[in-house]
Amino acid sequence: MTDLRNSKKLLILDDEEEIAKILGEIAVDCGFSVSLSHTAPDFLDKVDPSFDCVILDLMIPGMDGVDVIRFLSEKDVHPDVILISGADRRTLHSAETLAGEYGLHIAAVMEKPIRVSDIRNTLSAIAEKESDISSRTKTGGKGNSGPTFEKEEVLEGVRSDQFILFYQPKFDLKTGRVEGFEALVRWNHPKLGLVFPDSFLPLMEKETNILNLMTEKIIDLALDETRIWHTNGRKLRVAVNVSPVTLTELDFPERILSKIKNKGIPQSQFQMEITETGFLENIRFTQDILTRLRIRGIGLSIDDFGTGYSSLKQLHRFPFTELKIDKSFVMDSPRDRESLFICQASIDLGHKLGMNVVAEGIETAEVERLMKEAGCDVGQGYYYSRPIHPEKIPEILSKFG
Ligand code: G
Ligand code: MN
Repeated sequence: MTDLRNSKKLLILDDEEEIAKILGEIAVDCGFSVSLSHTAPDFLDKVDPSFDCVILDLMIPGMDGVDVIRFLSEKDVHPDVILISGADRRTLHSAETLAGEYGLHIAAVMEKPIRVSDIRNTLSAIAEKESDISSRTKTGGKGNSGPTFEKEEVLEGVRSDQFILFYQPKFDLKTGRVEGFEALVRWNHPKLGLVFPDSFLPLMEKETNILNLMTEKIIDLALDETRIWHTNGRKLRVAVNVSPVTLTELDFPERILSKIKNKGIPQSQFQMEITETGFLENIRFTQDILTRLRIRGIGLSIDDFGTGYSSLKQLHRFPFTELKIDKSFVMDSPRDRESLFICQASIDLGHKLGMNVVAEGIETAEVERLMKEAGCDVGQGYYYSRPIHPEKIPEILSKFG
């Protein structure tokens, strides 16, 4: 017997009464207390913040599921949402993305006919999850909710070396060994503790003198760290994220190369990951700089490939040696066929262009398997390790070799 006082509440909207009833029975089995609706107005009348979960059929007469999604977000109720539909996958995927934009949490998306085992697994997982009040009171979609800063404070932070690097390992998917580390900048703020790039990079990209100064400093830090690995006998690569906004000074390649030389690190062990965040004012200079870096043997990586400005055009234009598939595609690949296809096509494309391909955002063994099967070369993500303080690098190396 389920104790209804503690059970989670589920509301099902499906105009096909038989299906709603069967879904309801499975949900009761999983420990939910269930209400059924067969029309959108009835659903919207019933739904309130006490519901932990809703199952929503996208295709219902009169009002479509997208209308219902919008109403849900306007009513400020934030249950876990399971979308079901007879619509094709890409339409379903579009509805899912939209629901995310409206600030709803999509627990699963299922094409009809639905497998009993799928719905049972999803509902059991939701039933067992700790209630998360914060996720249900949250409004709006993604956003930058971190602290904001004045440029003087950021500049002072850069000058006084408050910007540090964390390192996330990249794994050779064939051997399972660490092939290098991506260096990720963090602001070790004297009052706030660790501050993430989302909170200061947009400002820096407008104040390019600050960004340039910070970039030089973190390249020095990364090279010092790489030298430690090399003196310990490990020829690991280091990858530093560089905004193309800094790639406007024509002497940049010489400055970087002399730093690398001074530290005694082979050029081929140094890599730059480039993400374009906006329109480039002087694309000729960017191309000039990247080409000269490449001629001297520096590795160049196109980051977040497939999103924003990280496009086929940039891939074609610049002499990249590595392609990093954006983590959104990688993370969705087990439950979204289209995302997996995009990963597979990116891997094939990268290989045809003679590049190494990296899947970032690998969080589970299943995603690792899918990426290996698709022929991806390198993996990176929380499944292996989060970005870590440099002190912890020896631990990672002894664990993964
Ligand atoms: O834009 P770029 O690819 O450089 O950003 C890397 C960011 O992705 C880092 O901030 C890092 O913390 C984050 N990241 C790395 N691996 C994972 C992962 O497996 N899952 C998620 N959600 N984020 C990750
Ligand atoms: Mn990166």
